[in-house]
Amino acid sequence: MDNQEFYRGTWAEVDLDAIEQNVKSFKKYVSNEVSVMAVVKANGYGHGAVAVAQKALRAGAEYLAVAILDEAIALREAGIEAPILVLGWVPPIYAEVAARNGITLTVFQEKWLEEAASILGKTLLNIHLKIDTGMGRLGIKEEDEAKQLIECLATHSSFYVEGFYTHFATADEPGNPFIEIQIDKFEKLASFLKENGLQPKWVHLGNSAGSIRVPKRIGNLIRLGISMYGLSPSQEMKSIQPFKLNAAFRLYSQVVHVKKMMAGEPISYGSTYHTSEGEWIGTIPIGYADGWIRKLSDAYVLVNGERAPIVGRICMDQFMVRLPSKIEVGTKVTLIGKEGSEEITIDDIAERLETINYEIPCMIGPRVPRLFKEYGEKKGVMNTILKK
Ligand code: PMH
Repeated sequence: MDNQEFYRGTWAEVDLDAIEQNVKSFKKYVSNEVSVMAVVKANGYGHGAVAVAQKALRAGAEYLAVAILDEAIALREAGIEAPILVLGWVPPIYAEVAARNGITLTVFQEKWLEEAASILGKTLLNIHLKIDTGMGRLGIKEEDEAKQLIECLATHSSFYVEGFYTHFATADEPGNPFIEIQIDKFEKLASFLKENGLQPKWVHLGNSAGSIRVPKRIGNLIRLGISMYGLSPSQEMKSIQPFKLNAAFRLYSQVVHVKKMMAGEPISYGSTYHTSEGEWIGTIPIGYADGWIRKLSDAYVLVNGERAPIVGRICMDQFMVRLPSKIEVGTKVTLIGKEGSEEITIDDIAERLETINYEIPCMIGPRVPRLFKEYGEKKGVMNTILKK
């Protein structure tokens, strides 16, 4: 690991080639007229927003999406010039900051337009109008709200309506027809807006699951999130996944202490685990402050291709495992990833925590450095670049 910039034996490895493959697979699957918006909010679902954004753009994505204005500005500060849409509600007082940085905002309130217009003056802001077709989160729901927005937009020259969009609530449930109801509702309101003079460049409905299920009814842009990172939007979606997804996130640490125990010795806070005679116990330097939460105290890690169960309670910065045998201090351990025939996936961890895979890389905290891997120009030579 050259140009290493961290000083701990725990890191996440992000496979940028996997990101590239996934973007390319989606581009191939949807029609030529459909572009990709790479969703890199929440630090690229915990993978590292800047590196993922750059890779996705190189793989053919044309637009980026984030949740909040701060995330968009961070991408600009990193030198990214591609269009960026903020999916969440931005306080209207920051409309000028967004415009100055060439950032597109999501809009669905007349009052917001009025307030933003008074701040923008002659400065032009790119906006996408959000339609709520059944997510119940953000967006206009009815024609009279659309009418108010149209009238308001007509009285101000501060806005350029570049897009319309909606978000699916149940796209990851293959048997659920609600997606069609949402599409019908969207098409009706979008037609109304168009009849009243708005002709946006972009119309977008699909998240990962929606783009897989209804690739012909998702407009001309897909908002690709979870599956760009190589994960399936749900267990049920796995059975209808039309192409392979490549998981990009792996989590590694190392054994920093190894000791042979006598019978009945306690391990960790609360002395909840007692060793058997001759057991080898290893200490691993990652804990709940890194996102490896205490609920994972019955999980295991991989050491030299074998399972090593976590014993005792996970601490803030460390936990202990029962080793298969005596091993060297410094031996690499895998918390998420593959070793020989054994593999621990993000889905395994999510299942253990009774949650969704989305949450797992997001919860691995900023104290865990992200190490980006990609194959360089020379075939077969792995370049390792670190970007925090
Ligand atoms: N578009 C919007 C508006 C989103 O909120 C999200 C994900 C995506 C696209 C990408 O979806 P995908 O990751 O399923 O492809 N938003 C969230 C969320 O709010 N909670 O979990 C995922």
